[in-house]
Amino acid sequence: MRANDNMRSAAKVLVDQLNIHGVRHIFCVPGESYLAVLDVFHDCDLALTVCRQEGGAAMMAEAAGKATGRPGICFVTRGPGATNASAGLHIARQDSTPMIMFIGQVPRDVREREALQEMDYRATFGSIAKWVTEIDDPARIPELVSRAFHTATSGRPGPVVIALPEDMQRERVAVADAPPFEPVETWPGATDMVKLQKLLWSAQRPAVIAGGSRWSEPACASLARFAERFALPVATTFRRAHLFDALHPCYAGDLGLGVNPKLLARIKSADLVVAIGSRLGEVPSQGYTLFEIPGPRQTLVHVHPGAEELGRVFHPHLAINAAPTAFAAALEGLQPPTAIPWSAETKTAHAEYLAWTEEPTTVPGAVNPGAVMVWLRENLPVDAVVCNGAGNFNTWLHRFYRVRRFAGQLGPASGSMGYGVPAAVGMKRLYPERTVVAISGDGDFLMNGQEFATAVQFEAPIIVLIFDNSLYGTIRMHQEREYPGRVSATVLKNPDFAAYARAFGGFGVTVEKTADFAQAFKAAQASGKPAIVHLKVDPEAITPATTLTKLREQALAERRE
Ligand SMILES: Cc1ncc(C[n+]2csc(CCOP(=O)(O)OP(=O)(O)O)c2C)c(N)n1
Ligand SMILES: [Mg+2]
Repeated sequence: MRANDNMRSAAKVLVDQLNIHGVRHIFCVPGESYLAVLDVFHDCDLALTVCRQEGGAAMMAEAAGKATGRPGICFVTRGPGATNASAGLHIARQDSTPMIMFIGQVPRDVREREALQEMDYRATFGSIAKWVTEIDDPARIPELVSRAFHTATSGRPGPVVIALPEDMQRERVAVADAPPFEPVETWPGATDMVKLQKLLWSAQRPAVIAGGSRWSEPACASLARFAERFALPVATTFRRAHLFDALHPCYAGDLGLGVNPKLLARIKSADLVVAIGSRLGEVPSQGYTLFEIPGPRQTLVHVHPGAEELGRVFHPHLAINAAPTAFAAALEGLQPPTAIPWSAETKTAHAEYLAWTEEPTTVPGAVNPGAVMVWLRENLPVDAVVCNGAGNFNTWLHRFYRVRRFAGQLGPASGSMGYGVPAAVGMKRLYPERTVVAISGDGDFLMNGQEFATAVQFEAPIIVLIFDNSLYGTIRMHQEREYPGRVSATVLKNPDFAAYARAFGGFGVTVEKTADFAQAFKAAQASGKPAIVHLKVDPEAITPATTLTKLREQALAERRE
């Protein structure tokens, strides 16, 4: 009899499948609903990160999926565990990230009675996850787990949810393992590439936009070679700056929030736009203003791994159903025209990017977040990973920090607060040798600040920068624009974040002026512990370009007109 034919518990079969599919890291919060699986973890060498809240665990798994292109894995308990985790699932959905979440479920014999913490996961997560299932028959674990890996990674990637009834996990079964999965590649057709070549040969002002998921380091290198050979300007979409080296002579900047007006004008006036991997969602399309709907004025080549995304909002001139990895490899076969009419424009585009990001703007207060980002870009190693959440503090990150490598910056394109700290913990667990920095706001940090304890427990010395303006600043900014002077629910009274770090067993330091930042950061690094650098930012410094008072005065003046 082969080993595969031996009786194993369902829990063991499940964990064996994870090993077979190449899983090395699991992020979890335990629950009595999956004790049998926890018991199998006891005897295997998977790196298990025990978190403090399921939202944190799910975001760590999502970050792992983003950085590796293979499903990040989390385990949570039923009911409240699952609903807590939904914050991370939603990021995976919007950001097209492969991820699998396992949930312990009530025993099969009490289902449908609304037993303790019982939920219908298909109904609850049906519109967030790509696929939701519940495994009743342990003999089908290899099949269904294999399907989960394929579903999470194929086409447009996304999250898969698998519920595991508690009693099912303990059942013993003789079943063969699945073969190891490999993500299914989606290649462009030869005709697609010929059409693209023709479009490029007849273009005068082309531009490339890179975004979305299903990229890799080699794919980014192929894109860079293509850009070089064709002298094409390349922009990245919101929170996807890691797809193109910011110092590459073809880099034109980031199509996010607070975008360089010159880049916007460039994309608007382009005659050909090749958008690779991005859904061209609300933020990169600048509130759906960059391209007309349904038929853009620019000749649009839209390359996306999900066939359902092509023509969904923008009708492309040429739709190519391909994954960025395969498409980037196919780009190597295209030949540039002998004379490239736009090469001088590309130099200008890069010069405009550098000019827009070179010097931090002046802002009120003694700490200038722009100067902090400039210091980081000059001092962090090129392979550092910077993780961020949502809030106006990021406008300085996206503008002044320069991402050089794939997975060098991970953020929620979905705009979810609370992502930076758990993503940083996840990255430090995956890549202990890399410098990992979390960029947080005061509001943003406390959405998942509890995962700082996870960093301490697992000796994962991340460095968290908290830009503390005592505000839910982004919302206050919108408030001053829409309802000037009527402050409602946007003021925060904050703890001493440096003391918070120390209370958790980490290193904490407070920075009150820009000039003290470098020393504080170095002290945080030298401590060897997870660290918080608490930066006191003037609430008036609401973006690199304006102040709260200016916004209010502008809005009031418009009302008087
Ligand atoms: C989970 C979640 N809740 C609420 C929001 C809405 N929201 C967006 S930014 C923001 C304020 C962020 O505050 P902070 O982290 O302090 O950053 P700041 O804007 O002050 O720099 C809020 C409440 C969100 N994006 N995500
Ligand atoms: Mg704030």
